[in-house]
Amino acid sequence: MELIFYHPFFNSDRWITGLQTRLPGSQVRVWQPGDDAPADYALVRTPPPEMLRGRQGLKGVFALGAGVDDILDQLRTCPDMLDPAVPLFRLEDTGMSLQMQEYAVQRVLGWFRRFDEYQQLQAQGRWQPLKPHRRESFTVGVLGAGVLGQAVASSLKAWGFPLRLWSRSPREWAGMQTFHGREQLPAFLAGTQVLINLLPATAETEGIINRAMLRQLNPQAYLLNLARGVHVVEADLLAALAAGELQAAALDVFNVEPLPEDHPFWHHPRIAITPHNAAVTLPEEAMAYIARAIGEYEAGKMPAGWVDRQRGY
Ligand code: NDP
Ligand code: OXD
Repeated sequence: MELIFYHPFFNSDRWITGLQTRLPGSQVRVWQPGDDAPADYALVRTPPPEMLRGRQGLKGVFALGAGVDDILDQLRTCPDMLDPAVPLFRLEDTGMSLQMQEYAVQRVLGWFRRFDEYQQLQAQGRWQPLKPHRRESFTVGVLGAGVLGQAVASSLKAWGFPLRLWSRSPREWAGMQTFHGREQLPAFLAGTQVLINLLPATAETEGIINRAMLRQLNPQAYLLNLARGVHVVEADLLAALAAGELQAAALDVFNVEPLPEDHPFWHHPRIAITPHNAAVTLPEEAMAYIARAIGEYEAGKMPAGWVDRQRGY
């Protein structure tokens, strides 16, 4: 079995050794421009179209991340890059849920206990107890009730915050209010104190976090964007902070990455930034999944992680 591998910055040696060990008899090679020899599977992050286009023998493509917007964006400009009959798979969890939970719990508790505000008071040398937030009205709403959204919401259960989730199709989760579709979005937003974004980037979700949405949250709400930069209209976020509609934001992803040096987010006192590493791809977990999925696919079973290209995630 032949596998081709392409990632703009991963250490390919580790992946080649790890995959060949997990898939005995397989040959894994790093794809180089000009390599058009047959391959059974391709493992990719933002692949150059010529890596996949017309590839003989290709049975499946594995995205080396949870989001596939990079690949689907390329497919929109290069529709012949990948035969529609070749399935595309993505990483489901593979250790990302726990990372997202760590991030979200830390942020939500920090905002709930007003630690950011105390840090600012300390910088001013001020001893000033602030009015505590009320737990029962500190409602956390998660946009996206998928693998990561659901995991994040579950991790916040222990702290007793009211929890709600918004998805495309109807879903039920014990102990959480659930909403779906555009028609239920206003009800989801009304009363939400902390908005956490874990949606995939699709034509339907791009720009969804805009001024109109932020205005529907509780006054002085908080925003945590863990999904994609394109979800947020950045000028609207700045305007909502300036108008006091939003108390603070923590952002892991941006319209342009790396965040440009002169971007106003860098020095905003109420914006916290991380460099798109809320949940990174863990090689061992990802390789274990890919090896298992290839085994299942070869045995005639459709593995988990299949991407519906029409739906966009
Ligand atoms: P899933 O596909 O498991 O979940 C997506 C969720 O979003 C589903 O609940 C889905 O609804 C919902 N959804 C999709 N479109 C809409 C819509 N138009 N309206 C309402 N709900 C919608 O994805 P994951 O949880 O695995 O990952 C989510 C995203 O997180 C990834 O796409 C990626 O962009 C981002 N990510 C970011 C990382 C980082 O480091 N910052 C790391 C990993 C992922 P339904 O349940 O009805 O299908
Ligand atoms: C992913 C990411 O989608 O790292 O996996 O953003």
